[in-house]
Amino acid sequence: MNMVQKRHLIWIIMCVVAFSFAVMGPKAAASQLKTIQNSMGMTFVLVPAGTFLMGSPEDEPFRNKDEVLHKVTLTKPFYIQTTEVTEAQWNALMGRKWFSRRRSGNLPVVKISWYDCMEFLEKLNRLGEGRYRLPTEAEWEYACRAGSQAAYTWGKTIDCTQAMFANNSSDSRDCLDYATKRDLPMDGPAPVKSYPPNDWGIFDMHGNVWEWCLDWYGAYPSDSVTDPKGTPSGSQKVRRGGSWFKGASLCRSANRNFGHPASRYATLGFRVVREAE
Ligand SMILES: [Ca+2]
Ligand SMILES: [Ca+2]
Repeated sequence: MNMVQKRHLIWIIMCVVAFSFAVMGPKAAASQLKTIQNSMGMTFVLVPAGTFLMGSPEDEPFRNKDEVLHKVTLTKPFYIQTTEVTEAQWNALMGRKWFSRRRSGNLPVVKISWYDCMEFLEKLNRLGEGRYRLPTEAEWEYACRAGSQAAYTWGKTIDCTQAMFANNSSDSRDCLDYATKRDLPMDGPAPVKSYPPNDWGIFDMHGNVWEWCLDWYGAYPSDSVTDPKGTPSGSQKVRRGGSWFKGASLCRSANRNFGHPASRYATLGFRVVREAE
């Protein structure tokens, strides 16, 4: 091999390596993120501290005015549950029959109020395995985006193969056929992890069931903020991510919604954050 051939070979190897990094980068990063499991069988992934743009640009389709784009820095890494809390996990911890008609232990728990979640978390914290709470709205959106600035974690649109939404025979029917083809329940959520995870290994942030967040619902600041916790008081708690009940646009990463903390809906559940030591 002469000098020119050698240089060519080195150049080709460098290109292949660079290309591999470009293609594999996010996935490699996701598989390297640390996960832990607690005694309730809940799995958590360690989300790194970082800065991101919360909210949506003004030209995002279906945007609402409350999605004011602003820079958020999260100074602490945290563990977020990779799935919504399931019925099995809820019942194992709460130890009483909250629900009479159980279909599958792996369905996300629904019809639980924000106050019910506080009870669950109090019990979970009493196990002495770590400090648990709901995600703040900022943590939720950061984890949902997993490094993406698009409307959905995978890009500008999502389809029926990527998340559970529009599975509603009386109203929003777009994904009914797909869900039925996969033997998923009609007019309700899918078992958790029925759809692909985002780049950080987190499932069902888009759709399936709405998720309670810690914050009171209120207007965003327009300036940069650090570790935001929402407005100090209010009457409605934030819920995020959309559900099986309605269309894709409510599942957008930036979409905000809210409910009275005592309200219980068949479309609304939660997932848990465990603080990193
Ligand atoms: Ca969800
Ligand atoms: Ca909204």
